[in-house]
Amino acid sequence: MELKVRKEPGAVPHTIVLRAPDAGIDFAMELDKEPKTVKFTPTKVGRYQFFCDKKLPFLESHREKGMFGILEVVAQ
Ligand SMILES: [Cu+2]
Repeated sequence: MELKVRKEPGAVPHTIVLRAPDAGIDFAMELDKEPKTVKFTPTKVGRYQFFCDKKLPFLESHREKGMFGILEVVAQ
């Protein structure tokens, strides 16, 4: 399947990361305001969390600030 991902315009960098190699889903990329495409072939039904892995020293990570979501694979 394909996901189109982008971030809101602005100087703050963001990423999207999903590490579930057992389920055929394993990607990490910098986001841009122009959409990028992520391609993968899920092999397992389930709920997988994706998140932004940016973090500045002494501050909450972006993930802790709520930059995460769930990709739900319902059928192959
Ligand atoms: Cu972020």
